[in-house]
Formats: sequence, C-alpha cells, structure tokens
Amino acid sequence: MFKKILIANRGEIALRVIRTCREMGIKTVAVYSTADKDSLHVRFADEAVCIGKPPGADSYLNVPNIMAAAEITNADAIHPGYGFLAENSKFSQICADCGIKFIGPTPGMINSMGDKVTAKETMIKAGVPVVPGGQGLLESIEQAKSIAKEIGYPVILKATAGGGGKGMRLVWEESQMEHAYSTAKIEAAGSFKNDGIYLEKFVEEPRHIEIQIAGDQYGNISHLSERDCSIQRRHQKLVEESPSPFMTPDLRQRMGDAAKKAAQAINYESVGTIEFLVDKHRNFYFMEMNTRIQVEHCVTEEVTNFDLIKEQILIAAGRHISGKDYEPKMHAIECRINAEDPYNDFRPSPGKITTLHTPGGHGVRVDSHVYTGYVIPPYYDSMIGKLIAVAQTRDEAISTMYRALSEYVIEGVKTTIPFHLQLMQNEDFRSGNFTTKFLEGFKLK
Ligand code: MV4
Repeated sequence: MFKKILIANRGEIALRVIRTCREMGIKTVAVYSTADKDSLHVRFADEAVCIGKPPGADSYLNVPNIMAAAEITNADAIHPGYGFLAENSKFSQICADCGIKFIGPTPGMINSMGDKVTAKETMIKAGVPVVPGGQGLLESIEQAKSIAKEIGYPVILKATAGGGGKGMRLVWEESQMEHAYSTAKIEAAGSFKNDGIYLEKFVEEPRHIEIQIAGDQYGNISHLSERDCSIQRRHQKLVEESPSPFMTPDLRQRMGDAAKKAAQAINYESVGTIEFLVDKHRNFYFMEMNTRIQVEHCVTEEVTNFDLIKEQILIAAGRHISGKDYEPKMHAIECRINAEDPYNDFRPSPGKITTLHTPGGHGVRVDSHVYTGYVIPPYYDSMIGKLIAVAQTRDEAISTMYRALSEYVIEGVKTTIPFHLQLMQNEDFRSGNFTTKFLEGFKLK
C-alpha cells in the first residue's frame, strides 16, 4: 500500500481524499496556491507545499511544481481529484515516468476517451449503443448535409476534442448547416487547438443518466448503478441523485451491461463514469466517459455504502475487485451549494463567509471545505460544498433535503440555497418528471 499520497487539488475534494487516507493510515501531502494558504486541506494534511500563485495555470496546473513537491516530500502516489490535471494524459505519463503512481487510469485510457470520435468508434466496436450519425470526422459541408439528410434533422455538431457541452452547434434544417459547420470548426480550433468536428442526430429532451463503474488492473469491472444528472444549467450540474426516478430494473440491467462493455473495451482501470443520453422511450446512447472521480460520487457512496476514494486507492495499489454489480439500497440526492446568485443569472459571488451554520442530523451529509471567516477566492470554481440527503425513499430524501437546506445558514456571499429550496418544492421535480431542459423553464420566485 502507498505510504504517502500527494493530493494535486484543492477545496472539498482535497479534504475528501485526505479523510479517506487518514482512515487507511496513509500520510498525505497537500499542495496549495498562495490564495489557499488558510484552507482546511492545508491544515488537515500531514504536510503541505506551496506550489505557486493563485491562477490555476500557476499552481494546480503547474506540473513541474507539483512533481517537485512530490519529490521533496517523498510521496509514492498522486491523487488528482477532479478538474485540473485529473484527465490530463501527459500528467499521468509524467507521474509514471517519475515512478509515482497516478491514482487513476493510464495515459492510453485517458486519450482513448478524450478524443470523442475515437471513443465513439471504440464504443461501436464494443457493441455499446451510440447516437446515430456519421462515422468519423466530417470532411466537408456537403458531407455534413448528406449525412444529415439521411438521418434526418435536427442534428448536432460536436468537437472531437470537446466534451462537457463546449463547442456544440444545433442544426434544425439544411439552410443552417453552412453557418453552423464553419462556426463549429472555428470555435473548436480556438478552444481545443483541434478543429475536428462530427455530426449526430439531436436527441430531443433527453435525460442525462450516468453509470458509475470500477475496474481493476486484471480486467474485472463492477458497476455501482446510476446517477441522474439531468438537473443542469449551462452544462453545470446542480442536483444529482441515485437511483434515477426514470430507472427500471430492465433499463438498469441494459445500461449497466453497456457501461461494463464500454470500460472493458479499453481495459479500464480505476473508478470512472459512462455518461448516457436517455430518450423518452428509454433508448440510451453513449455520450462520454469520465476517467476520473466526479463531484457527484457521494450520491453513489450513500446508496451503495462504498467509499469510492478508498476503492480508487486500493485499485491503484493493485487490489482485485469483485466484478459484481451493486444496486441502490437507499435514495440519495445531492445539491451543489455554490457561491453564486441564483437571482442574478447564477453570477459568481466570491468573498468572505461571515456566518456559517452547517446542517446535520439523520440522513444528512455535508462535504465542504469552508468555515466561518473563510474567504472564497475568485480564481477557482464557486462550489462551497455539497449537501447530500439519504433516505429509504425518494420522497423522504426530498423532505430531508428540504429540512437540511432550511437549516443551512451561509452569510457574506450569495448562494444557490434559495434555488434548491424552491426546486425541492417543485411539482415536476417531486414527481420525477424532468429532462435536461427542465431548468430552462424553471423560474425562481
Ligand atoms: C447531445 C444532446 C442531444 N443529442 N447529443 C451536452 C454535453 C455534452 N456531453 C453532450 N451534450 C448533449 N449532447 C445529441 N446527439 C444534448 C446534449 C445536452 C445535454 C446533455 C446532458 C446534460 C445536459 C445537456 C444540456 C444540453 C444539451
């Protein structure tokens, strides 16, 4: 087992990893930017090394400084958390070259899912359903028009180096194709230094349902059921839950099998997530694979009783996993509490937390790195923490969440708590009647 893990991240996920390391008897090294010198991850780790100035590029993305911190502290593994370097294959390779275990997949696995056209081709070969569309990259506007005519409008253009919603173009009819094609290509070149784009049928009003998987170094894969992440705004998830209110035993079986096939196709090692679009007829299509631990992993932890960070560390250290599949035993809902003003287009609201009261009690979990007097820096994401409610039924989990949100007091910055309080009272949300379009029609009172 590893003796010392360096956590190449900040905020709640750095704290989350430190907690599990403590329980496993593994020493921890925090790295931090000068903006984070008073952060809890710095205080709770056994050692801490400053790695640079506040902007991410100077600190949490500064590979030479992070590797130097690992060398001087004698860390034998690095946990990347999510965001920053978590899906950076070059970083994973540099760790390997330095003899430090990257707690996550190999560079080859990251690359095979990072390029979306390659990932889609791999999924087709593996027998995983994908959205109908052209094979490979688009070569011309004429080709795009001819594929679109064949499969029928509306279609969507996506960047092969994209993901998470960046650089997509919706095309409703042929007359829009030329403009959409050109702008998609320019945007892809600008954002990703790769202008490759591809086309697929636009799935209208889909749900976003993802399957958590874990694979070991010996080819065993388990799935740990689904999370419904349909409640999103501008591709930012706000609420996640498990089980999905749209799930059936048959759909879970089929999606679970497909997710395991997807992971098997690339011999996946570590924890990961297969994202699917699910249409109203319960057809599902592979969308992307996330080769990292995700923000919303806690929802799965609460319904399956696994510590996913512990699993991730054990897998990296070479442990075998069962290959069995796990069903939700409870219902869990997570609300992301962000320093954003929901009454003002969710504008970021960094600053000092002057008053804090964190909810507790039966069925409540809070994963957060903040405290009274903590200053939320403007340089990073605006998440203050995650509030997770767990109960035997969805109705009870919503009641617990509403109660916990009502107890939560955060003063000094605007937060998403008022939004979540109203969402928990919304009839369509309560009846499980929502798709990824839900928040477009949701008006705050
Ligand atoms: C789609 C789609 C409809 N049809 N692809 C958004 C994020 C990126 N991973 C892919 N996305 C979508 N791809 C086809 N063929 C709709 C979306 C989409 C979406 C997906 C999941 C959650 C929220 C979303 C919001 C808008 C669009």
